[in-house]
Amino acid sequence: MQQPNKTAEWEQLLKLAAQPRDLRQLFSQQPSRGTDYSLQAGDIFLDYSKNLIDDEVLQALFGLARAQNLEARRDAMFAGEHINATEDRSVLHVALRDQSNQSKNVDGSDVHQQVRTVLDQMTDFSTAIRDKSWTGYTGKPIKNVVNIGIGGSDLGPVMASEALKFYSQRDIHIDFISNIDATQFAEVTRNLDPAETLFIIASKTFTTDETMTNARSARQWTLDSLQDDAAIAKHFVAVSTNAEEVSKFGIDTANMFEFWDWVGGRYSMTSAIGLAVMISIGPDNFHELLKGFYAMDEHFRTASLEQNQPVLLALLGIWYTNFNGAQTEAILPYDQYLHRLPAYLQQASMESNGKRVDLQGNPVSYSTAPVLWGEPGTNGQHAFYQLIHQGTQLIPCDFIGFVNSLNPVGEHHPKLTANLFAQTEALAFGKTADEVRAEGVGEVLVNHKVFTGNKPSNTILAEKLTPNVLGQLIALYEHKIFAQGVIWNINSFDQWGVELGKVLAKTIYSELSDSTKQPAHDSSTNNLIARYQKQHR
Ligand code: G6Q
Repeated sequence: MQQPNKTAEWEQLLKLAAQPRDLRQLFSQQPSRGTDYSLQAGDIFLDYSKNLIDDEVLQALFGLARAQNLEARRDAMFAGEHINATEDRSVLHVALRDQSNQSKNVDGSDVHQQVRTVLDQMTDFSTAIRDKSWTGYTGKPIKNVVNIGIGGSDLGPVMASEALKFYSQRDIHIDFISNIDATQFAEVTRNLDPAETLFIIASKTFTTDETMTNARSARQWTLDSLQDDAAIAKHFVAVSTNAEEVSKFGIDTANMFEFWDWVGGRYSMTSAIGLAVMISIGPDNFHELLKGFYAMDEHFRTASLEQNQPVLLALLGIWYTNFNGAQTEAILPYDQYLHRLPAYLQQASMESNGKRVDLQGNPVSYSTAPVLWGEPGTNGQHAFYQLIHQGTQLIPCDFIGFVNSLNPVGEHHPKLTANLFAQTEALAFGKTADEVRAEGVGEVLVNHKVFTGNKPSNTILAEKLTPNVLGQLIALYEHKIFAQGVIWNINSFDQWGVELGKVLAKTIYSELSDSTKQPAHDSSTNNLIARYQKQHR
């Protein structure tokens, strides 16, 4: 394994990037470009024609992927090799949704058997909550399910329960508490009846400060009302790898849903971390979600690099980040149900590939993950699209849409979709000064009204947002991120960068709560601590 910028393909891509490419020209030279540069995989149609690429660029990008052993690394992940080298772990989220029914031995255990057992346990429990046969301590059915978790134990379930709200059982209210800021706890629990509320404490380690602090507050809130420790068993379940800590917290391990250290937090939404989602949409829909993930996993595993959607997205991202100076990437879903998708993918990409050293620990001299951001359309159009169209930065965009709306009302959906298509067209082809003048615009405003165009985008289109399609979409991005990590020769599956702040916060916490302590930090931090100590009541 080598750093990618030592390869001949990298050199070639640098040369190719120095040549200008113009989308107006590329489209007029190749009338079939729109279909030539499109690829269907399962239910997902990817149009990548509005990118600043041609066959030569694509070939060099595929060459780079091969030079970095992408196929072998992909096989190593699926085989359960310890590709998370710094933590000496397998990376097997793909096993969570494997529908092949074969056993898979990893480190001495059949992981498929383990997965099936937990899925059955989740199915039984979700069914009992949904059909009201599981009741709270006072005999009332559960009306509210609150997932307490953070990061990978929050963002996936939040995103998916919002994305699939259409399929939810409406008499069960699903909510989430992640922030250590008690405001979220107070606002979420404000109108809930503890006798009708179930808390899912979702934490792989069961030691995360935010989650355990919120979990303790939830226990107190429950006990304040129900007045009996025995109530905890009916109102708390845990999703964790750490049975010992679960039990210490007071949750019966019979009410614990297990997952394993080969599931990374940000890749865990198809593990028991998805319990809140299963309760919301039901086991059948959850299984459909898993099937969608599996379909894309199989596509990624078996398709040639040239016909492989995740690989294409990965390479296009690398083309812009490493050869065209892009520092960010926008995810623009044209579906309100996907409003948390950008936040979810932000963690998936930035925590995975925001790395400054390679697998061998050597500093890299090329960019890794770009800043990922986004908002649903059309709202974003009235906010930040100005900068994408006429600003000074190159921002590759992924537009995501559906041919059919789950809520077809009047003309809303064709209008929404027209906006999506129009934005990709406007970004790609812009409006020249002559075109602006031809509209009768006075010379003084011509430059203001010019759209330079040549702004790249992908369009990802499916017929309808179903659980299965959501699974395909998320797996598409998971594998895009994996492929980029391989090409950058970094470990996409650790996250050491989150540690330092946690450690410092412990020290500062002890200082904030004890004004007799003399903080010994820098003058800025000392000053901030002193101010807090003085003003806090
Ligand atoms: C994800 C990260 C991180 C993690 C949270 C919660 O890949 O590891 O976001 O999910 O810190 O951790 P716990 O599930 O252990 O509470």
